[in-house]
Amino acid sequence: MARKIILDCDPGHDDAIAMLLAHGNPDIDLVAVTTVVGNQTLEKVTRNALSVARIAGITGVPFAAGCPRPLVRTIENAPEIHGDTGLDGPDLPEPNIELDRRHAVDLIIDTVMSHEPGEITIVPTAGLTNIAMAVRKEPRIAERVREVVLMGGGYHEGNWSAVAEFNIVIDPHAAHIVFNERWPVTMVGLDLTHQALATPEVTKKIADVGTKPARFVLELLDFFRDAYRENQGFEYPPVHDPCAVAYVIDPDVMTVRKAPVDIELTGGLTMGMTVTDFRWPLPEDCRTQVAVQLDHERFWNLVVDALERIGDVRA
Ligand SMILES: [Ca+2]
Repeated sequence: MARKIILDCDPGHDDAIAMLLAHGNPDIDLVAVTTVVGNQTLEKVTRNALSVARIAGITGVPFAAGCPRPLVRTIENAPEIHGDTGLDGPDLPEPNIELDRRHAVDLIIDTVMSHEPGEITIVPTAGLTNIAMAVRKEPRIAERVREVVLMGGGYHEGNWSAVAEFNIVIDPHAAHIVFNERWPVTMVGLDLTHQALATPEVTKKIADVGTKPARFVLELLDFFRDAYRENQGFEYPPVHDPCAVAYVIDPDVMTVRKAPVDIELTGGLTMGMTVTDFRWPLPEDCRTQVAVQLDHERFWNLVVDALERIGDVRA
């Protein structure tokens, strides 16, 4: 049976590709999309999500806007990586679906509580503000959610500081809540996503799909490549967010390792670090695991396959 997921995102170039992968893969049932401040303002990333829905032909899925700022910290966006719109590069169409009237936090709670325990997986690819707020407002979701598979953090790598990753450090207090809840958490962090490079072989395969959504992905990757070359010294861009969706589709797309993970909230240099404890022995009650090694070809084949299945979408 297809896995039901809530995608909580801040599109964002790689979020857009995560949406396309979730929509196009037959083993995923995308039951809700929620947005949160992150790569750009809430207003911008929400509009981007709706525009991507039109490009992908996503209909009948509720989209809701969530928190406009982190719990404690002030807003920090990433225009260096995602541009002024949050999705610079392609021309975005006017959205043709309406936002759900509910706040994203309430849509998350309603969705989890209206399904059987163990049915819903939450896939956050942004700051964790909405997820933290949801589990504080309705603590019962912690036992009903099957698992949280998130893009964020890194046990040996940072990108927004020497040791912290953007999604975690923009709202470390929310991350602290999410990592310390009773649900299982898989951290698909930079150690893994820095292997998900959009190499020329990858872009060739996507170009060969030849559809409008595939061309949209190529335009996203063009902008993303230049942004990562100029700002982080990557030859080819790491495409983070779809890795979390890919793990839900096919756990064999990466290796994972169980280890306790907690979030640094007080360090002067290490705020937002996902401190991962690989010491022996592993605690029996450990509910967290970290992604280690990506099967690059298997991962990108999932993305290409999703684009082929989506086909050409009538705008
Ligand atoms: Ca994101």
